[in-house]
Amino acid sequence: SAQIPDVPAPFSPLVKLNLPSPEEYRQRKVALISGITGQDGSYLTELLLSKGYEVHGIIRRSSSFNTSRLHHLYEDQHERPNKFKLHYGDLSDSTNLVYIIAQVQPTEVYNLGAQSHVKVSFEMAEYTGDVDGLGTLRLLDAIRTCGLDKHVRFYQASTSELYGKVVETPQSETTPFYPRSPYGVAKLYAFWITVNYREAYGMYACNGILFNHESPRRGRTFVTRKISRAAADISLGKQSCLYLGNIDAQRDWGHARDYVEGMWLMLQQPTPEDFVLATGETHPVREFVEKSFGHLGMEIKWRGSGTDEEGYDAKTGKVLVKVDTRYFRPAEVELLLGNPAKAERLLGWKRKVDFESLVKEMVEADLKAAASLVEDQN
Ligand code: NDP
Ligand code: GDR
Repeated sequence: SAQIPDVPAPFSPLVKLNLPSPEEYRQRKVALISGITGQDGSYLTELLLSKGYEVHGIIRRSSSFNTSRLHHLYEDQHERPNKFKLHYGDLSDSTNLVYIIAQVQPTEVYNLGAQSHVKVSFEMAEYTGDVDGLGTLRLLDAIRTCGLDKHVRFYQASTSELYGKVVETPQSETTPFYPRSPYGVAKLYAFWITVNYREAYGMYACNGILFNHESPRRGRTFVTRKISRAAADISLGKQSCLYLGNIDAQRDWGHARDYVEGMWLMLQQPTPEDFVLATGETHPVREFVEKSFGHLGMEIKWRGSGTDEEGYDAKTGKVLVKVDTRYFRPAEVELLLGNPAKAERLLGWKRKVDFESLVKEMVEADLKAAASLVEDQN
């Protein structure tokens, strides 16, 4: 009669790759990045390619173009073939993740993929929980399924949104969590499942608890980029006024390029630990607006959305910014201020770009892009 083949014992890998020891295995430098098409994914890819890594990324199939942030790197590939590859996949698809891990056999996995918009997470709570929470579990389990749990180093994109409601400031690795959105709650699951797999299976798995970080590549619906684009467009007469939500919220804003360096450093330590990356300064949204428009010589008139006043007055250089309650969140994170002391001490990490330089870089990049668009249209 037919024999049923041996099934692996519980908690042992299903796929048996023929692997060298973890030390030998890690001499190859092969990174796999979920969320490679996002802001951080693009900066991290640049960093890792510059360090000689082979970089693989997971991209979602989309009917519109979603790889614009990687375009310049793809073009470079003519000079460095086989160093950069994209794979179709999704954090909601376990089979696909196992397949990609088995195929790529990465030495480092950076889990940056997420539905990352806090306000959207209130509208798509279940989806956000699935991708941001369970998606992390799926990726960790794909690594284990392939028998790579002792070979791969894993980075989880955790967030200052875990702190949510203010319990203490500045917030550090020991501050209790109190998330205030479906996004924050999903990321809480991801944080703890990462810690759990480190403790249960001895995986090298770390959480980077990153405070807000921005850049000219920031998604256009996040507040900093919405503001820098509006400043550029209003100064060129392409937009008349700006509508915002809670302008009193305070954030600890750094530059994404500095933060991806911290992610990489977390995976180069002798033992896996969780780290906060932050600037140690906080600023209200209102100040980001004033600095951005101020950089282009404009002043702000703050109004509620009911006013009939006109937007930009070229004679006085005053711009109308209206508060629109449509952008308010059902529960808000009022104040974020991080303490990066542990990362500074153990990783030797320090942010390089300050608040003023960040605002300036974002506004100038948007002005340049908007001006060249106007030129193209003329
Ligand atoms: P972005 O929103 O710019 O990028 C998110 C990435 O995730 C995109 O590549 C997106 O793909 C991808 N993605 C979305 N859904 C899925 C899915 N179902 N399966 C696979 N990939 C998916 O985020 P950032 O680059 O700003 O942030 C990177 C990570 O860091 C995120 O996890 C975010 O939550 C976290 N984080 C960000 C902070 C910040 O201030 N930027 C601070 C702390 C944490 P597509 O392009 O197709 O949409
Ligand atoms: P955040 O970033 O929620 O901190 O999450 P976002 O830029 O969306 O909001 C920052 C603060 O600005 C207030 N705000 C507005 N926000 C948006 N998007 N649009 C507006 O018009 C507006 N007006 C005021 C918000 O209420 C909020 O207080 C980001 C994301 O990158 C997360 O993925 C990441 O985990 C955290 O940063 C750290």
